[in-house]
Amino acid sequence: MKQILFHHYPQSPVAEKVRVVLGIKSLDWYSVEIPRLPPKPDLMPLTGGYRRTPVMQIGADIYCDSQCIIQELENRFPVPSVHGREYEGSQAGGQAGLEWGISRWMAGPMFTHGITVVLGAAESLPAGFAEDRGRLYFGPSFDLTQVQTEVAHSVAQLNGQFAWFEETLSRGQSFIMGNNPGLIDALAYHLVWFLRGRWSDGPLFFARFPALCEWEKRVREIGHGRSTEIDSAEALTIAANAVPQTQEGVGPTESLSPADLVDVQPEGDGGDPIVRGAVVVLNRSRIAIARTDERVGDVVVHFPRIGYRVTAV
Ligand SMILES: N[C@@H](CCC(=O)N[C@@H](CS)C(=O)NCC(=O)O)C(=O)O
Repeated sequence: MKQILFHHYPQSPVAEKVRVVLGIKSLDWYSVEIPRLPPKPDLMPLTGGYRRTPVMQIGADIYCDSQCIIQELENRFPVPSVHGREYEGSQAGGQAGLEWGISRWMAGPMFTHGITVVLGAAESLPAGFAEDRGRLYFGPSFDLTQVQTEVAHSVAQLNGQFAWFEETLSRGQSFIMGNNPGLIDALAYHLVWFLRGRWSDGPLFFARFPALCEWEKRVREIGHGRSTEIDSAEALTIAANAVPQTQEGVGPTESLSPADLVDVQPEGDGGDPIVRGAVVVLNRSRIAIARTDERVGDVVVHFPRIGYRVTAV
């Protein structure tokens, strides 16, 4: 049965990261296309204000942020693991912690260099797009001219960092962590996909990395699993007809209790809206909150703990 609803748009690199994971796990999913810019009227009832892309919905349980989505996919569909098939069984996910640590660099500083290059080197951008993404990734004092002066520096940084993958892949292994595709491949691929597709010098830049280009073809061939399009109104109906399935659980070292009211917001100063709700899950990797919306009724909205600020109300 298809149960995954994936809210995204085709051009989103962060969504591409998750689409690759859906491919690695060979999953069936429903694709819900959302707008590239706010307002996102059929997404807000589900997330309570979280506006970033992508979001995953399973009934009335909503998963925000690619980190949380991939972890949830790994929990629900553990085989094949995104942490290397060779670890399944006795030492399942033996490298998972280390890989999530590495992911913070790839989704953080490396992605910011990518955004700098794509925004700073663009000849023209859709109306309102540079303003929105500039505010999101560079804060309230965003200045496109300043970003343009940073392009050469960011290219130099990316050149050195992609060379690390080139060095690894030149040793003959098929994927970055070994012979099976996983999380680190999905992360590296979303950066290559973004830069190759949205930066005019991208193809020339990546031609310097022949082993990386061969690996890129292998990741592309994995595909995205099997998706069926449905519209956002139908996704809202699915949530309205479902009951959240998240089990309550608060870690022993937490200072908050189930049902305490909290605000959740991505770290940094991207101008992201706060999402308010009552604690359902709180532990070292997850914060999930219960909220009610007139269009969908009760939902539980999940965020990663890492990278998100949780504040008691
Ligand atoms: N930490 C988030 C970042 C998501 C993110 O910044 N996504 C971009 C799209 S690639 C975004 O939300 N852009 C603004 C938008 O879609 O409204 C994640 O890993 O999911």
